[in-house]
Amino acid sequence: MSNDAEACRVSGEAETRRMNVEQARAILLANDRGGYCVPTARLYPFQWNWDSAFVAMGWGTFDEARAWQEITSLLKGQWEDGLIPQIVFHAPSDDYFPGPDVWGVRRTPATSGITQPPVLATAVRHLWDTGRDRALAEANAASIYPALVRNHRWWQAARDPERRGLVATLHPWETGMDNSPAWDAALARVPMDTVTPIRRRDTAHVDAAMRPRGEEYQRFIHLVDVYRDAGWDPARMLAASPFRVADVATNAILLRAEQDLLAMAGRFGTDTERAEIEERVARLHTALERLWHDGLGLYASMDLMTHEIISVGTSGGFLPLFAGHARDRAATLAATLARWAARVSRVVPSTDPGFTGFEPKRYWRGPIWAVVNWMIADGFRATGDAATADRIRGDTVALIEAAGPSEYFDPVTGEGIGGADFSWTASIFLLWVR
Ligand code: 9WN
Repeated sequence: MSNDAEACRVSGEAETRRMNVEQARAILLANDRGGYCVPTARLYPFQWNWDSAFVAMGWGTFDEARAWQEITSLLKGQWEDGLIPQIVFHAPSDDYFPGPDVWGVRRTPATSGITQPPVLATAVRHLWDTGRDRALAEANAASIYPALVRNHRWWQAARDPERRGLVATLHPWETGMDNSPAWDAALARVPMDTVTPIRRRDTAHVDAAMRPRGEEYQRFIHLVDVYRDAGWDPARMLAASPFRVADVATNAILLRAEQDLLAMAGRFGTDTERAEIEERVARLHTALERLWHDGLGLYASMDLMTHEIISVGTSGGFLPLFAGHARDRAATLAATLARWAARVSRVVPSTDPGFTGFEPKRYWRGPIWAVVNWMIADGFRATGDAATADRIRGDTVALIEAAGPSEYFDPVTGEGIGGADFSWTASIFLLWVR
C-alpha cells in the first residue's frame, strides 16, 4: 500500500472511530438511570454487579465523577457481611424475571441473594491509577477501599471457609456465563421442579434461540428456591447447594482483584490487611494451578461435587493470565487460542469451537463477549504476547464498529446478537478506542 493510501485508510478509520466513540458515550448516557447504568434498556432494567465494574471504567474515559458514582451506586446494595449482590433493584420494573419478590431479600434497595465475578477492585484500581482528577481519585478510592476489603473477606468466609484456596460458585448466574456448556453436567443434577412459577421475560425481548433453554431456567429457579429457603445464609447455602463449582473465571478474576486490592492497601490499608491479602494471593496462586487441563491446553473449572476438572474449553480458561498467573504457560495458551481461531472468523468464542456443544449464537455457548476479550487481551499483553493481545483487541473493535455495541457476537458471521446498545460493550469500546 502506498503511503498516501495508508494515510487515507488511517484517517478514514479515525473518522469512523470518532463517530463511534460519540455513539458509545451516547449509549452510556442513554442507559443512565441516575447514578447507575442498566446493562441495556428493557432486557435488564436494574444494576448488575460485574457489568457496573466495566461500565465505571467506560465512564472513566470521559466523565470521572460519573465513573465513581457507578461504583458507589452498586455499593448501596452491599450486605453487612460483605456480599456484593449480582443485581441491585434500584427501581421497580416488570421487564425482568426473576424480580425482587422471587429473591425475597428484604433490604433497601432490594437485591438478589447471589453474587457475580469480582471485577470491582480491578475497576477501582484502574480508575484510581488513571484518574486525571487526582483529588477525586484519591478521595473515592480511599472511601471505597473498606467496602472492597469486606467483600474479599466475604469471598473467603462464605465460599472457601476451609481455606483450600479456590472459591465456590453456587449458581450459574454467579459465574456471569450462565448457560456455558461447562455447567451442563453439574446443572443436570439440579432438579427441574420449582416453587416459584417461571415467567420468563427475556424471550419477549430477544430471540429465544440466543438465550438459555427452558430446562436451564427451571434449574436456575430451583436453585433460587433452595437458597431462599436457606435464608441467604452463606453456611446454609453452601451446605444445601446442589450446584457447586470452582469456576476458573471467577477464581482468576478474584486473584487479579486481590492483587489490585493489595496495591490499594499499600496506600489506604493497614499492615494487617496487607498481610491478610498477601496470604490469600499466595493461596489462590497455588490453588489455581490445580485447574490446569493438559488435554485442552487450557485452564478449566472444577465440579466441587465430584472434585473432577470439567473437560470443556471455555474462554474463561484463558483468564489466569489476567491474574498474572501462568506466565510460563502463555505460549501454550496462545497456541490453543490459535487453534480455536482457525475455526471461526473472530476471537474469542466463549466455547471451544471444536467442542460438540458449541453453538455460535446461543449466549455463553459460543458467542464472543467484549468484556471477556478485554480481560484475556490484558493477560496476554502482560506476558509480552502483543500479537495475540492485538488480534483480540482488533477483532473486538472491528465487531463493534461493524455491528454496534451488541450484548454478544456470533464468532462465525460477526453478527451482533442478544440485546442491542449494551453498556459494557460500549465501555470496552471506549477503553480500547477512546
Ligand atoms: C443473569 C447483565 C447480565 C450479565 C451476565 C449475563 C446476563 C442475567 C440474565 O446478563 O445474565 O444475571 O438474566 O441472563 O449472562 O453475565 O451480567 O448484562
